[in-house]
Amino acid sequence: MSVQVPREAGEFLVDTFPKDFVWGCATASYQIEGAWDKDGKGVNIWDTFCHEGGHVENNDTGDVACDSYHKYPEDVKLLKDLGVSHYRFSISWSRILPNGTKSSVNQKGIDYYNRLIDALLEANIQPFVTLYHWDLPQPLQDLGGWPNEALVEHFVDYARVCFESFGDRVKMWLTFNEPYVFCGLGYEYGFHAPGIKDTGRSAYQASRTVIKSHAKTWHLYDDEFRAKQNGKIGITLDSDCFVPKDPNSEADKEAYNTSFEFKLGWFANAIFGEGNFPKLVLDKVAAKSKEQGLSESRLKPFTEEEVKYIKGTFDYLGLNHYTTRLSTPGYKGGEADVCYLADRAVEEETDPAWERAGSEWLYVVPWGLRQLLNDIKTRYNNPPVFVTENGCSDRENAIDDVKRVFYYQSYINQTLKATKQDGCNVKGYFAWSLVDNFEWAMGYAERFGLHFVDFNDPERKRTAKSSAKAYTQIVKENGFKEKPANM
Ligand code: GBH
Repeated sequence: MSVQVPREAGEFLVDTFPKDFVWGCATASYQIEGAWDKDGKGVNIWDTFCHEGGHVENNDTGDVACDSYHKYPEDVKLLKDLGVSHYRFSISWSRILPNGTKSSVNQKGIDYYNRLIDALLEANIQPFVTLYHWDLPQPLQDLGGWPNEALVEHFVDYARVCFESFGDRVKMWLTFNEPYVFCGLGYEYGFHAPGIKDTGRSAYQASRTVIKSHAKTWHLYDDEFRAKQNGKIGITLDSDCFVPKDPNSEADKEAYNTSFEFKLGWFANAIFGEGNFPKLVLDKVAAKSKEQGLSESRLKPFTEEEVKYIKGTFDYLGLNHYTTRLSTPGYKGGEADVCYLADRAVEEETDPAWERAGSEWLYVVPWGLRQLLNDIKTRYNNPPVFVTENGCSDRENAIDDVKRVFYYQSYINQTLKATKQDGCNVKGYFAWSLVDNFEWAMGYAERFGLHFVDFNDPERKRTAKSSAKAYTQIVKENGFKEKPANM
């Protein structure tokens, strides 16, 4: 079991991060680019999902978004003003390969990312590139999407085009962003594109394809590109922090472990741990499947050969973290339900004392990030970790966003404690997000930006919020040279 950190912020730590610590901001293609049908781009599942209507608050779409396809020089300027060393953005697969496969390469799409990368380097900002942040080419969804293992080859083909086109200048890669979310919300619950509700099956199947795609892409980079391009490649996984609801209850401690393995462990155990899905997850899904009269488990383990191929396929872990939950045994649904939540059988609760942000799910619990970093250190042998997303939302359109200022100061301070006091191998931190953007099913109603974007203005004017100033200060000091006045 890992170190249990205090369930409170504790005394503010005045100290700085290691010298080579990386500071950045993050975005994703569909959330900011717009230009959904410009210059030969193909249609992806988020285009389809939004255009269908009925899935997104206010029926908002990413058709224009922040118009970063045209306004990227302004984004680069904002990054420069923040003083960050890195920018995490994602590539839109359909811009590069309009029908999803290597049979169609769209030079104009490649040109766009060349312009962006060159502008970043010109400003002395390093690109940190996510290959897949949820915008699957529609023709590949028409083949069945991620539950179809044929997508492994298509993903690797796409990755190869990206390494060949951009790898001379991009040295930091991520294969996937948050497979837990796009497998679960996309194929189990249907809240996200492609909107499929096939509980207890498709998300598990999708997770196998994604892990295999990741591993094969890592090997491709390692075998054919690393020597000449000299970059690194990992994956970004998301996780809440989980703790036992009652720290003295054995049942709650077990529930915490179950929460962990069904969330971060689902994807991390194969790549960063033992090479397969966590035994606990495999056992629970197999037992339920048997109870349900099925001849096979709904979650098929990887074979021994696959395990060898997958295990250790990382240079670092990207971690997206926002919030915390208290785990206790239970499942509120029906006896016969076939679904992830019934397989897991843990209730994940919140504390009424926790502050809330502008998203239903987002409770502000700064110590949770320190706890989670400690869990990762213990469970996966202290891998290099980049916090590739952390941030908070509001629905108030505030420019003087005092709550977000507090969120960043306190979460970064807990990251500092994990790094300096607990020995967690944290290499960098990225704020989500550079600009307000298309917040998936919440459309433009929830804002996560350090910069306000006026979505009623055709120019999509960007304005720095107070949080941008606070973040600039932290980046400049590489931590905290003194305790912020408001803390
Ligand atoms: C990240 O997901 C994403 O990588 C990023 O694109 C996104 O903009 C950012 O966080 C902020 O959300 O109410 O059941 O629909 C973080 C994980 C996944 C947490 C979706 C909230 C909504 C659950 N998020 N989830 S539900």
